[in-house]
Amino acid sequence: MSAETSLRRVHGACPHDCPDTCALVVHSEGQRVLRVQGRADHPSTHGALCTKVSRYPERTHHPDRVLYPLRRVSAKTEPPRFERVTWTEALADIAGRLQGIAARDPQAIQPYSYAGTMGLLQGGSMADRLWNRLGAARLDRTICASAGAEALNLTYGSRVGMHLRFFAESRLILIWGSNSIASNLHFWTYANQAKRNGAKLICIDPRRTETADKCHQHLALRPGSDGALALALMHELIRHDWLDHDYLENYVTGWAQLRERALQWPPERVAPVTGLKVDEIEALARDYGTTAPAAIRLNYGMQRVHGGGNAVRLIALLPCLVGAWKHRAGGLLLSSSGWSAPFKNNAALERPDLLAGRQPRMVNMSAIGNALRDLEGPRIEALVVYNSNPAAVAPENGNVVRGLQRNDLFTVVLEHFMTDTADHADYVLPATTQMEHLDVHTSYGHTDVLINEPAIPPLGESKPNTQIFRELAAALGFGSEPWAQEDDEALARQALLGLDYERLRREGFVSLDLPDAPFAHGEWPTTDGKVWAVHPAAGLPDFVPNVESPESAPTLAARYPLAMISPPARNFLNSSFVNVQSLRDIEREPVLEMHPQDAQTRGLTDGAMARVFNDRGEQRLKVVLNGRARPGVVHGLGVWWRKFGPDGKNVNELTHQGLTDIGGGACFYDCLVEVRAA
Ligand SMILES: Nc1nc2c(c(=O)[nH]1)N[C@H]1C(S)=C(S)[C@@H](COP(=O)(O)OP(=O)(O)OC[C@H]3O[C@@H](n4cnc5c(=O)[nH]c(N)nc54)[C@H](O)[C@@H]3O)O[C@H]1N2
Ligand SMILES: Nc1nc2c(c(=O)[nH]1)N[C@H]1C(S)=C(S)[C@@H](COP(=O)(O)OP(=O)(O)OC[C@H]3O[C@@H](n4cnc5c(=O)[nH]c(N)nc54)[C@H](O)[C@@H]3O)O[C@H]1N2
Ligand code: SF4
Ligand SMILES: [Mo]
Repeated sequence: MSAETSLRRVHGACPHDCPDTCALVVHSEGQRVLRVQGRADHPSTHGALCTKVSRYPERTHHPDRVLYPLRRVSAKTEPPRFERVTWTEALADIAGRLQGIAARDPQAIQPYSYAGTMGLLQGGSMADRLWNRLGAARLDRTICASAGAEALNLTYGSRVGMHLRFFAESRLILIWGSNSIASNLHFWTYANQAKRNGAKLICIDPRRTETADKCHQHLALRPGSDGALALALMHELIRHDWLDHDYLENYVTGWAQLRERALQWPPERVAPVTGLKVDEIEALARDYGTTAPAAIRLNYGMQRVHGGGNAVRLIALLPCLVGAWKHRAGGLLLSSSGWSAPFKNNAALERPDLLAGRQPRMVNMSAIGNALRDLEGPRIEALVVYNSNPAAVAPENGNVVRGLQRNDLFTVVLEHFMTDTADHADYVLPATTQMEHLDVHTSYGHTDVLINEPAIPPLGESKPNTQIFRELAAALGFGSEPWAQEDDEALARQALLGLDYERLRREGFVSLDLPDAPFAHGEWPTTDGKVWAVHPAAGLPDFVPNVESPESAPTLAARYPLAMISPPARNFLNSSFVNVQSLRDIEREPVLEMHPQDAQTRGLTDGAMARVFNDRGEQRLKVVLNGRARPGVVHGLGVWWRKFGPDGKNVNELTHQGLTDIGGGACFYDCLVEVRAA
């Protein structure tokens, strides 16, 4: 093949857990990715990618890529040492170990995966088929969004809301618990357009983020107080009669009870709870009650606290009070995943029928540390990790590491890199990246479906997750069963119902055909077509404070007076990209942002090394006084790999494994600490 003919350009999709799900154009030559660009003709991508994914060639061709199967040769508590083995050897040994365990109890085999890739193929499919066939333990995938997602289900009947593009036409946008510029860049483009057209932008976030810097107003509330703020806003909307009575009467179930509850939360009561001033709350209510169309971009940052589910339910009701849903540029967007849900053919991809009536136990991934240490539930004997890095990202990860250090735990990790988790594996299996495999993607930020074509062949001996699980299934003796024989092309063709796969292949993305203002006349996906202020089983939402707060735990709060949140560093994506040098150079080192007053009373100056601690552990971080923290709140930006931290730890050493009120989610931002000079 001449150099010219080996130049390729394919349609791609960004695989990351990001609401933007960008459409990519990937340029490659032979085995090398040359350039990754945003598609100019995809509406929300608009030709632009974030800094992280623009560096994809650097990540793909990183000298540290795991390119061959590796077998551990050191004890679990010793520094990790591995030797290269063949695929045949690795798969035969892994299958033998798993078979031995499955013969006693397949539920002692625990798969652990999350959103390293969001692809319908590489994110599950063949893996789910294998686990179902084996009867392995199931995983409750709660680490990110389950409180908010379940809250939307309880309120709207599904994860639906207004469409991304119409934010550009809003007159008022509340950016609530979202650092959009860092983690939802393509929403920000629309918000910025609205701003240029004269809209007012208000950011509701404890941290003065780069997004807050660009809004007209920033309300730095205390972490976990959003539900109280929503109730006070309702109180004011009622008091001033800034209500759309028609919408409330016709399209909301339980308005009378909600009204009664809201009237118990005047701004005077809510001000000390939120740390906001009474007049700030009143002014916000005035803006929201008197500006149309008003839109809320809610995001998952505000639901990583114990009361996160109730808070989302309350905020999700606000647009009904003012009838914002009547405009296409009004309403709320937290997740759009419910729009594509009916098109996803989970039954074909995951084959729950292979369970044959069994109901294996379910382990909550947000409490994996306790589960691995046998502090909860039956013993996990084997752990198979893919698309996730729990040793870094799971709460209270000191416990995860101690669990992974069990010499009697058999751990297999499918990875691109030697992450904190892979360091503890018995086997590390080389997985392909998005540049090297086929996949199909839906989005939780927009409503397009995308295809990802491989741009280059698999590097080294790496294989797609699907292929690894297909071969593992064969090694386990399932090779003659039809479910284990379908290749990726066959899986991709089955992934979506009612969408033309050939067209998707040709065009790279297909937009779902949906009404502009879907809820202008009710028609919610609930059983009665109305929004549920009162849910038949869950009742009326209420303000639920943080478990680690002066309200809930005064003694603890006296010992650990600072609330710590740990939102992502802009140039990392959870723990992905931390090992990409050019991106780590921008973030430099793990930091703790503090308010100057909090630093001063502890004798800390800008740049000092601090010891951040609570009963769960301690971590060393460099203090940064950059004006982003409010008094009483500190920010440990994440999610660094533990091994890049100054003391081999990261912020999740301090977070806890308690769960949210709804959805059993993780409570990363519900965490009290104290800080001292190191
Ligand atoms: N650059 C970058 N982009 C990302 C990610 C990343 O790691 N890096 N992660 C991706 C993933 S997995 C997800 S789920 C999304 C997450 O993106 P978001 O849903 O936006 O969530 P977070 O980034 O966790 O938090 C957003 C903001 O919420 C604020 N916050 C924290 N606690 C509270 C609170 O109690 N109330 C309120 N009102 N605000 C609070 C934080 O300070 C932060 O600025 O982003 C995705 N995009
Ligand atoms: N303190 C704190 N902790 C947090 C958060 C926070 O805000 N603060 N955010 C939380 C959130 S929102 C989330 S979603 C979780 C995310 O946690 P994870 O889902 O674990 O996400 P990542 O850390 O990005 O790790 C994904 C891993 O999958 C690998 N990977 C990617 N693609 C593939 C593939 O095709 N095959 C295989 N085998 N591997 C692949 C990547 O190399 C990477 O190591 O972290 C949570 N942890
Ligand atoms: S991480 Fe988000 S913003 Fe960046 S390319 Fe992927 S989808 Fe787009
Ligand atoms: Mo997430």
